[in-house]
Amino acid sequence: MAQNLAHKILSSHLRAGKLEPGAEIGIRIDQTLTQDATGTMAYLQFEALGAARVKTELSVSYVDHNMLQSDFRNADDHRYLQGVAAKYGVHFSKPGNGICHQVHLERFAKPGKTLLGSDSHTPTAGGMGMIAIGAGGLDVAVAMAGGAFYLPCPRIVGVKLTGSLPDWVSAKDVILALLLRLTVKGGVGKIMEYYGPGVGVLDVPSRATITNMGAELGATTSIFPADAASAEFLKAQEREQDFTELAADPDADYDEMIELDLSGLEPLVAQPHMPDRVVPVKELAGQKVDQVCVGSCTNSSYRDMHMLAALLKGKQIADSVNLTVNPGSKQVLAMMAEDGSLYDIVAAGARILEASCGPCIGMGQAPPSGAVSVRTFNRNFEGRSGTRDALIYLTSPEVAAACALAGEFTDPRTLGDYPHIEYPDHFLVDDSSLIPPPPTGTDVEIVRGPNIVPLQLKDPLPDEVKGKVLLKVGDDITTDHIMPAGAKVLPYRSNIPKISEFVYEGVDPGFVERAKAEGGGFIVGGANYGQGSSREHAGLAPSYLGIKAKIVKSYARIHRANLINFGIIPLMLANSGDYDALDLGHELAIPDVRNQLKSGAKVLLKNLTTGKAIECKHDLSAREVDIVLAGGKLNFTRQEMKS
Ligand code: MIC
Ligand code: SF4
Repeated sequence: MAQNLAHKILSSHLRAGKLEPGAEIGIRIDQTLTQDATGTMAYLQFEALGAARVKTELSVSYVDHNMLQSDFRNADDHRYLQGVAAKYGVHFSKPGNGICHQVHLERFAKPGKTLLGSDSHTPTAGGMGMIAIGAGGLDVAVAMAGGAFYLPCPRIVGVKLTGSLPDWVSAKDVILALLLRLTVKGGVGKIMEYYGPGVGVLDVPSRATITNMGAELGATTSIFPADAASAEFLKAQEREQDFTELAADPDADYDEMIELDLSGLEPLVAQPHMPDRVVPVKELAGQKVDQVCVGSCTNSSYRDMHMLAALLKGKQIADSVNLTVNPGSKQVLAMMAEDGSLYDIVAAGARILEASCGPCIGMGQAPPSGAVSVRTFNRNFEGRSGTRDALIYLTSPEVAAACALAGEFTDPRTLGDYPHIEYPDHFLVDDSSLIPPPPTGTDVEIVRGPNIVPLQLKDPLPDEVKGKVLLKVGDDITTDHIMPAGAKVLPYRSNIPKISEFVYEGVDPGFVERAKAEGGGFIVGGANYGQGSSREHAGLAPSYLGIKAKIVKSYARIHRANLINFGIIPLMLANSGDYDALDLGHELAIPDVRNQLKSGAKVLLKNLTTGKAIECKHDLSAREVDIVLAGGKLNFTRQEMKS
C-alpha cells in the first residue's frame, strides 16, 4: 500500500501498537539529544535507571542554554555533563560548539532515522528527513536506556508546497504563514509532512527553519523528504555516506491535506505575545524598534548569517538600536570569520554573542522596560525575554536586518536588490569540540557540584486525593508561565527544591507559598495547557510542591507526558462549562482515584466547597495509568527493568 513518508519511518520503527491516529504507539529511538538546561536532570534520571551504557546508535549531549557562568552552578553542570557523557557512551558538544539543533543538523541528522531530544525544537532535524521528536528528559533517559518512546499516534497532515519564494521572502515567512492559518493549537496531535514541487526550492537549513517552528503549531513533529538538496548538504558536510533518498509514495494518503503557494507569500512578523499573531510587516512600517536579535535554533544557519551580513555590509545600524547576533554553531561562526562576513556584521555595529541560545531563553540581553524587540527566534511569550513588559516580535533575518538599519519596522522589499546566498560546496568541518565517548566508561569519574541535588522518588498514588484549588489560569498557558527560564532561574535546573520556588512566579507570586502551606493541591486551567517547551521541570517542580492533579480543558502533548512522568494526574473537564464551577480556594476531592483511573475514562471529582460533583475525564492509556499509579515513570521503569 502506498505510504506517506512519516508512516514509512514510523512503521519501520514500530515496537508497539498500530499506526491508527490517537492509538498509543511505541517506537524505537535511533538517536537522542539533550541540552544542558534539560540534560542534567535527564542524566540524573538515566543514572537512577541503572543502565551501564546508552543503547542508542548515537546520543549527544549539547551545552548551549546555560552559558552565563556568573557563579559555579552552570559551570558545575557542564562538568557533570561531560563526565556523565564519557561514562555512559554519549558524545559531548562543548560550550561554544553551538545550538543543539543547528549542530545536530550539520553533523548527525540522517534521513530515515528517529531522534528523541529533550528540547521541543528537536523537530529541526525533520528538515533532513528524520522523525525527530521533542520530549521530557525522563523519556529521553528511558530511550537512552533502550526503552521505546510512547506517544499517541499522530494524524499525518500533508502540506503541499507549490510555487517558489519571491525575493525578500524566506523560510520563516512560510512557517509564520502556517501559524497564521492554523494557530498555536493547529498542529496538536499531528505530524506536518511537506511535499510537492515547492519543496525543491528550499535548501536544507530553510527546511529546518520550517520544521523547527512546527513546534509552535503544537505539532508532534514535521518532516521534509530527503532529496537532491539533502544529498548536497550532506556532501558539503563530508557526510555523503549518511544519505538515503526518501519520499512519500506518489499516491500516498494523508489524514488531512493543506496547500501553500510559496509565490503568494510576503514578509511577515508575529506580534506579542504569541507566535500566531502574524501580520505582514508592512502593516507595522514606521513603528519604532529598540532591539534586534538575530540567531536561535530557527534562524542561525550559514544562510541566515550571510543574509544578515549581506544586508548590513558597508552600512550602520540605527543609533537607537541594539543588535545582537548569535551564530548557530562554531562551524557557522568560523566560516563567517574566514570569509569576512563577520567583519561586515561587527562593523555595522552589532554585538556578537556566543554560538548559543542566548537571548532566546533570556540568558542575558533582556530588552529595556517597555522596549520593542524584533527577533528571528521562535517564541515571544510574555516575560520570556527577561523583561515582563517588553514587546517581542518574531520575524526573518531579512526583516530583522531592515529594522536594525532603519530603527523602525521596515518592509525589506524597500531595500532594493535581494542578495541571493549561495551555499558553499564544502563546509568547514572541524569536530574538535564534539568529543566522542571513550570505548568504555569504567574509569571515568563523574564530578558533581553542590547545586546538583539527587532526585527524590515519589510515593505511589494514594486511594484518595484531596486539597484546594491553588491556582486558576486561562487558555494557552505556556511552560514559560509554569516554570520560567532566564538567567536567574535556569542555574537551578539540577536543584528541584530550589527551582520549585519559581513555579508560576510571573503569573501569581503567592502560588508557591500557598502550595507549601497547603501541602499541595490542584491547578485549574483552560485549553492548550502547557504549550511551548519540553522542560520537564514544569511537571517535576509542581509535583515536588505537591500538586496532585491538574484539571483543564485540553493539554499540549509534551507537558501532558511530563505530568504523567512525575505522577500528576492530567484530568480534563468533561464539560468545559464546568470551568466556572471551580474557583481559587475551593476544596476538592477525588475519592477512590486509583480505581476510577483504572476503570475507564470518566473521573468524578467532588467540589467539597460547593457540594457539586464535577465530571472529569482522562485520556490515559493503560500503560500511562500504571505510570501515574506508580508515582511516576522513574518508579515505573525501575520496576519494569527489574522484572
Ligand atoms: C525553550 O526554547 O523554551 C527551551 C529552553 O529550549 C526548552 C527547553 C528547556 O526549557 O530547557 C524547549 O523548547 O524545550
Ligand atoms: Fe535554544 Fe531558543 Fe532554540 Fe530553545 S528555542 S533550543 S532556547 S535557541
